[in-house]
Amino acid sequence: MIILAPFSTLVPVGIPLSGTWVTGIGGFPNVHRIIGGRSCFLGSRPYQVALLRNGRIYCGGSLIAPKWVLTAAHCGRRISSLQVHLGDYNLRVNEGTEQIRRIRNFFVHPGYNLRPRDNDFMLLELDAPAQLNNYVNTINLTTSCPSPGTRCSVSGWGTIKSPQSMGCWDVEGRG
Ligand SMILES: [Ca+2]
Repeated sequence: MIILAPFSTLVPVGIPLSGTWVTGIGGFPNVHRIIGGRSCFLGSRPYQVALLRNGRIYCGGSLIAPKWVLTAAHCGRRISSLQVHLGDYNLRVNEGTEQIRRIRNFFVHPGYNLRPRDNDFMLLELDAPAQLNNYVNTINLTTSCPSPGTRCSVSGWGTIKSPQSMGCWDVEGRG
């Protein structure tokens, strides 16, 4: 089982900033939450995407191609009302690095089911491609899950203490 935080992306530690792995995305609101961690450095997670509704964080995702975001299937309600924030850090401050997109189309994993949330994946097609730079970049998909005990890094926006700035956590993957 992979531990995920709400609104987060989980990757093995020690990857280049451009990224080589994505092992999971999205949240499990009633299963495991990760609290604590530290503030990420601005620009250290250029693949991290924030999905906002009415200006508030709703879900996270990972930019896997200039027009494609991987997120959780359970984030698929009222897709048309979501804003996709790329290159964001503090959701209430304009850092000048943000690129905002809308969702043109979405594709839920055909094997997704709500309980026990198998295949909780969804692809979002953006209305315009991201402009890749130091703050917005893609991460490659992995071909396998990390082995148990692998140290992983989680990033995203939580809801405790500092909900508006991107946080980073180190966790140990479980099989
Ligand atoms: Ca911002």
